[in-house]
Amino acid sequence: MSAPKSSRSQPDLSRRHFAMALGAALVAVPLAACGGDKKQPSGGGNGGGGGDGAITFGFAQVGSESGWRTANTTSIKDAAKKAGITLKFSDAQQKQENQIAAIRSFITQKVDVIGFSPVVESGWDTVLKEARDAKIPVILTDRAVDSADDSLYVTFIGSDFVEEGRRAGKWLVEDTKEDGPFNVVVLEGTTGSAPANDRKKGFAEIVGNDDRFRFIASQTGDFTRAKGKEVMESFLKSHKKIDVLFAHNDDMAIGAIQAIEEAGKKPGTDIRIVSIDGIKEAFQAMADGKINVVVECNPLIGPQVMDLVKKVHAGDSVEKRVEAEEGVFTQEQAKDELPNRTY
Ligand code: GYE
Repeated sequence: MSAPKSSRSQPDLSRRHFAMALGAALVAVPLAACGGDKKQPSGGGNGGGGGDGAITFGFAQVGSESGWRTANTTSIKDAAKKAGITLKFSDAQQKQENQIAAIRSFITQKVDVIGFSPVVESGWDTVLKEARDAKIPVILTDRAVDSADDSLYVTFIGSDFVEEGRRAGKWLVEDTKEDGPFNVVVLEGTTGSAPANDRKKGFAEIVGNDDRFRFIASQTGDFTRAKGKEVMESFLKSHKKIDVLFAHNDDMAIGAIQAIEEAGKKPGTDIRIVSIDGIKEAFQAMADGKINVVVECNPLIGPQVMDLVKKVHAGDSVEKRVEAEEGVFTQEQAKDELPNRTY
């Protein structure tokens, strides 16, 4: 297990940005001085360098549980660098308490803007109120919260997970021309997380209305390959006939493929596999006939996040919800699409 990453591992980067920011400050300071801009929501910028024109963005990431997450982290880090935004990055290792601690530390450090991708949907109101009291605007990225008070964050950017679940379900219903019955098992994402809740809901909306399908087992695999394999092994032990696996992400599907092969069955043939994300390895598995369909979920939202950080910092109005665009890919499309996959 890797230690939590923090911005302290990037001292050179911060220094470079500080130097760049100093140059920009010569221009920015007089403008800011005569503005007396009430819209400026940041807390004065003493800790983060907001006073010198640079923006410090504290970002609390979920963890490094999947290929999707790795691509998302790289996208955020690269985009911050390109935008000249100083990034304080924290990896919560899929634990809500770590994320809350990271957000509190960003508040103490008086960063200009806070971003985080909430591990689970519930339990954020207290820390979000603390950020509001400190006048630090919050941007939610990738995963949503279920707070009744949506003024606790400025905006959300990410995917429509319910729609992803529906897309997965629609493909399955259309692909299965036979009468059935089909026994379906589900590898769920992290319990309580927005993508697990919403993908389950969207998929059930479509597949649950078709009585050819029977849900015989559903359990969390925590979005990881190792857990996906482990849970699939137990599904295979307790159920003789499994026709369909719906995995809430590619990493769990890839783990399950190993379990299926070790059990002497053919993934993609004996068991139809429906997955979500679109990482390169899943495209390879599709090209090899081992996954049947992948619904895309785009992790490369770093540039859009940085645009929002700048706008929010400047006090510009932003949409409450910004959505990423994505598609659905089948085995026939997998070989052609493989070279284009960047994550
Ligand atoms: O699908 C999964 C990751 O929140 C959309 O989290 C993200 C999900 C993604 O661990 O691979």
